[in-house]
Amino acid sequence: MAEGKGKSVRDKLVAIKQAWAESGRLLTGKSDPDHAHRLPPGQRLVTNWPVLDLGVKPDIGKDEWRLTVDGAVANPVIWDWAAYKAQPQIDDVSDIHCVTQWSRFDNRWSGVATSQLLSVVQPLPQANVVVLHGADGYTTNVTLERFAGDDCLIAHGHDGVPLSREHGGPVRAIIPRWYFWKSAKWLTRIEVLAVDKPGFWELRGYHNDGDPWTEQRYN
Ligand SMILES: Nc1nc2c(c(=O)[nH]1)N[C@H]1C(S)=C(S)[C@@H](COP(=O)(O)O)O[C@H]1N2
Ligand SMILES: [Mo]
Repeated sequence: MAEGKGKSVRDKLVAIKQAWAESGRLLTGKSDPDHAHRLPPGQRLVTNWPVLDLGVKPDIGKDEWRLTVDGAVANPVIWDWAAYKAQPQIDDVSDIHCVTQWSRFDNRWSGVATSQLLSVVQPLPQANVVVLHGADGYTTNVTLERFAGDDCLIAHGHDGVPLSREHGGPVRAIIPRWYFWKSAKWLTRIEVLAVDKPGFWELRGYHNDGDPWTEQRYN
């Protein structure tokens, strides 16, 4: 029954956001390619932290959580919590920009730098893109170069506390320079690929890149 309710919520949410993409809603026509303003065009600043997902919030204990990194890599890994926490840990402060027009400044993320993870798995020469998989079935694609950005993390903490379940705990991706739909919650698999593969929203009218400063909301 809970599943049935989750499903209908999900279908409604998906239908609404897909209709936005089709009608180009929320586009202001402004562009700030040089980042003259910290707040991208069409965004408004919030101080709370909205929750957005497909209506299903997987409940994953740290003891059962695994992160698989596979595909076009020399050393595929499956990390359990201890293996993930044994990696060098960093903190990084960045801003969130959600395509539904809210932005949240100065989020302190704690976790493993994506560059660290990539140095472990060693992408093969043909590797070009990563697909991030959430335990709710969500996927999103991002170029390997963007994923390797020095502000990108596989995060377990936010502002000094463990990432809550609703925000993607125990572990989510953080890719802050792109709209927040690229930052997969409940991260369980990173698939490294030679050929691009559009994710959940990218298949439903959302832009393949998602640069907030040039309003790449829809394709
Ligand atoms: N696994 C998963 N990750 C996801 C999503 C989702 O539905 N499932 N939604 C994306 C979208 S559209 C946004 S805006 C952000 C929201 O993150 P938040 O709920 O922590 O604000 O998560 C992104 N990551
Ligand atoms: Mo979103």
